[in-house]
Amino acid sequence: MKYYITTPIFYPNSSPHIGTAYTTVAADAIARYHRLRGDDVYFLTGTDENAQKIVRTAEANHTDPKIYVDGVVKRFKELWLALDISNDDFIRTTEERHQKVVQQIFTKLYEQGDIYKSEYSGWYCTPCETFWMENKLIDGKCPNEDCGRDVELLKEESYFFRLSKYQGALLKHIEEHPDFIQPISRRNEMLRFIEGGLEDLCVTRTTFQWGIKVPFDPKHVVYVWLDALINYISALGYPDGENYKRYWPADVHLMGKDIVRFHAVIWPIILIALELPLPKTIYGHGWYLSKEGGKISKSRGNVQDSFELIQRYGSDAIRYFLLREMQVGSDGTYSEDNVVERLNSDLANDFGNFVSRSLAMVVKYRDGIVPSPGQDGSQEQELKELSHEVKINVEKRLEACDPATALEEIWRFVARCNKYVDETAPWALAKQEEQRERLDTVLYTFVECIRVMAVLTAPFMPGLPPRICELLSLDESIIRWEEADQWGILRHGIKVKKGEQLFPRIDISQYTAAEETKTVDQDQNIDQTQAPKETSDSVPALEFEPIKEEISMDDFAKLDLRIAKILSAEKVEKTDKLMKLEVEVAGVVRTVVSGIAKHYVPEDLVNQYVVLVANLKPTKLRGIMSEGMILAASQGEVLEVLMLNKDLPGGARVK
Ligand code: ME8
Repeated sequence: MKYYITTPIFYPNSSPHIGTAYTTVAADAIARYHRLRGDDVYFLTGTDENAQKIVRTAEANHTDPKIYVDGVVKRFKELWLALDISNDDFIRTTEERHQKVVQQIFTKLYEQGDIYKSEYSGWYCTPCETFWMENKLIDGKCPNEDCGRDVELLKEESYFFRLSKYQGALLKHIEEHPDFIQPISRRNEMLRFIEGGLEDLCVTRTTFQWGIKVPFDPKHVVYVWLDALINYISALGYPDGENYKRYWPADVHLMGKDIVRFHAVIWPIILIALELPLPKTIYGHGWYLSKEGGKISKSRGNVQDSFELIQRYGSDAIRYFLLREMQVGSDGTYSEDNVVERLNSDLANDFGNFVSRSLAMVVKYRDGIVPSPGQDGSQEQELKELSHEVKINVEKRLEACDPATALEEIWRFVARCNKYVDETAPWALAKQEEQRERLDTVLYTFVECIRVMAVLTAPFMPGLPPRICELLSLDESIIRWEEADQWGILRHGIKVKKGEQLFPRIDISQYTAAEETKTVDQDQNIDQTQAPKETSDSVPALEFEPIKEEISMDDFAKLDLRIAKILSAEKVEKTDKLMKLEVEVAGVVRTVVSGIAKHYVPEDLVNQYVVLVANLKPTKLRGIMSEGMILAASQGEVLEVLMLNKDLPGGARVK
């Protein structure tokens, strides 16, 4: 069976964050599950680069849009690698293979009369890349949930796409295909929206040139959403490519609820107009919100560096958290405390403990050699039946794009395994020679339970199977989905190791969220908690922090700013942001930890003269006492340390 799954293509106007990562991790778990079942899977992700907000962000960073997106796309690819994302392709909408398909489709729609030329007069929200009619605005601002930002008045010659012509056909399709828009709450929302009446959509812009040109009228660039949606077929080589013939239509387009409307209206109408098959399911999941409420997003200033989180807790734990915490149809709450809580309870206590306890007993009572089991008792029967039930439920839940409940099911089995240890009390059996065979059965069952757990969790935590196989001295051929609920698969006589804890417990006090926020604020000289709620991550004019409250000269005089000479610089291990500097100030050497490591290589800092806040109370950052803070300016992705020429000695006062 072929299986084609996609994520949205993300705007590379800022680095990916944990919210963005959710969709990709969820799509990855579903793709991995289908591969394990033996399906012929195609998993696509990518970046949506032809947006006006990209132009604006690049301008704000004094760079060319292409250079800008190349840098951010690299971060996306690195994050997907760090999270073990198994995508088969990564499409960028600046690639020729995509652009030529968009031009071809635009021309076809024009030639068949579905696109026509007129004039657009209305509003545009650049952060959402959405056209709005005046009557839809709320208090003159963008009406999108979680936006509410300023809109701009547009009056320009444009091409329009006849959505209205296809309203009836679209409604009919949705009504006849209950699975087309999922979950059901989003389906109902969309039905109401479409029944309210579709207006023709403006599909070109003339006020900037970044984007895909209309081939027969090149002063127009194609509207970013029309362009972006086509990625799902351009990546497959539409119209003649082998992949297109093999994989289209998509089985699932997975996305956040914010963009279901574009996928449930514009995309199917493009396909209907082209007489192409429609995707089977458009699934809109909820959002990750911060503890304080509000979507996790760059513009709200509530994102944490995903690379640092992965380094700290491991890709599997982050994946587990993301997949487990967001319940189907609802939003999830992200906080580092929640990550640690899940890691300690579900992964360290429940899963990891069972594996280490049970293997330790095989080592202790049978020198690590898995014994041949005797007759099964009722407890073993119960475990087998449960594994069968759980496997079926996991399959159903993953087919329904609901990884959280799938994991809940698996943890029912994990909990039963832990109970089995307590019930069978192997330590007591080991004391009675006549219970030798019973102990053999229990120990064998332990190892089978570990195998079952490894298979069931493999789609969610792909780093686990190799580690578990290593403990069992087996290769990964034992990770076979169809055998997850079959017993007696493992050969007796194999030698197991106790190994290290799969998920060591984390002491949260080591990494409190407060300290983490402080790290970012101090190092980058940005008070993120002060970031205005409604700023855009893309529109520079709105992105500047507000000027802070007035202070007196006396207040300012309290700051002791000094020139400091950097003597040495090195990256702090296990972070990708922090740099440890030794600086000389007035003849004294100090250590300063600074969040500049993504922007400088250590060699470029040595012998530079920088400005140090010399009387800042020392604070510990990642275990290193930092005695002061160096000044840097930053905007968007760009950060520059304030450096002086060398006429002034280290120690000179900056006033
Ligand atoms: O909309 N929680 O790109 P985008 C969960 N380029 N998911 C989140 C999230 C959060 N806090 N924040 C972001 C676009 N997402 C268009 C898509 S597709 C043809 C074009 C995820 O960079 C979620 O999947 O704004 C959401 O729909 C998507 O990122 C928006 O990504």
